Amino acid sequence: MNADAPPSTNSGEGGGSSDEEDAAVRAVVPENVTAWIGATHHDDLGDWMWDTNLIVNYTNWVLGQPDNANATDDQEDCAAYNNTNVTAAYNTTGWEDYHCLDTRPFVCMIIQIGRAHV
Ligand SMILES: [Ca+2]
Repeated sequence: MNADAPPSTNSGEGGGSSDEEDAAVRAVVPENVTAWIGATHHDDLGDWMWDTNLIVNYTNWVLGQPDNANATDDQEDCAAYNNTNVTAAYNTTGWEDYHCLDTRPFVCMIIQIGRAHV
């Protein structure tokens, strides 16, 4: 684990790799909570990777994300699931990039004999 990495998930794919898995993640992240999902941005690779070093192929970014909002220090390199609905018109439920040193709960996926459980 590098200094930029958030607390690790078990499988490294806490955010899910399909609509079905992503819905399962949403189901375990309490309302108004944002939780790490185990994906980090790698500038050298120009891509998002799971903790297992697999490239993130499925995404559920909130509109406008990832935005690396702290671009001055280039630190929004960790993905989290934001289960917050600010207004009906601006649904923020989904993935956002945040500063990797933020303290947040995290989603952990457990693989059980060929089946994935969040
Ligand atoms: Ca962001």
